[in-house]
Amino acid sequence: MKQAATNRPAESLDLEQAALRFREDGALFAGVVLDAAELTEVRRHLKRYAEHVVPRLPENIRAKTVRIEENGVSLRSCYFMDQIDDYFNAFGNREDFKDLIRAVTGWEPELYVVETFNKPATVGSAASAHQDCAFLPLEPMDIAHLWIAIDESTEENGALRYWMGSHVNGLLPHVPAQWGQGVDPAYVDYDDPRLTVMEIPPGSAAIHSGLVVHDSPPNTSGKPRLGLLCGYRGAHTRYLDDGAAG
Ligand SMILES: O=C(O)CCC(=O)C(=O)O
Repeated sequence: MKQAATNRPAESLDLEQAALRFREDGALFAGVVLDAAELTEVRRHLKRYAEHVVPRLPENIRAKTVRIEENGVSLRSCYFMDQIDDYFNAFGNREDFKDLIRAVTGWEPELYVVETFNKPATVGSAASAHQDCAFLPLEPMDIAHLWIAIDESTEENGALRYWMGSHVNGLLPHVPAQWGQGVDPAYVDYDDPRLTVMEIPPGSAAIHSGLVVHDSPPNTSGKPRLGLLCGYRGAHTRYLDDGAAG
């Protein structure tokens, strides 16, 4: 696999450039979205969620919204935290986040999920190459994720990797993978020079399109790589499965 460019913090984001990158690459480094005090506060709530909310979830909700690593104890992911916890609902609905998504995508965002990818030290498992649109049947396929680094995210501890520009090929076939579904391996080229490792300092974020192919390797390092993502769909989109209005 080719080592591609890494990204460093920007003082302020040029929104026109960011929108261009979103259109052309399908993913971009978005710079700082949480200051030091906000980061401390989010970490406090993530700890509260893991220690006090998760253990008290009814079993049927827990089964649908919590994934544990193969060691049987470490949290891998918590899904739909926005539907379970007021703090994370308000977090995902922050106006500054929505302003950013609106400016970068050109559409009106509606929060559809807040979730963690905990990627704990030494045991954090990989995320297979996938497109987020494969998991949310929408028309049109206008989805964007704001992926916020809570810990420093580096190539060493399993940072996100994007096949830049892959969003233009539309939705690729997905097949069963370790955790659900992944792009059919016949469509995934790990020698593709567009494959970009997105290193992100704590409090900074990446934004990606629901159609860009991305993955993240296992975390075999001694450092955790906790990411918190807010997923948005266009307010103009409609769910395909039940015909519900968007
Ligand atoms: O955090 C990761 O490793 C995967 C995140 C992801 O797949 C996403 O934000 O869509």
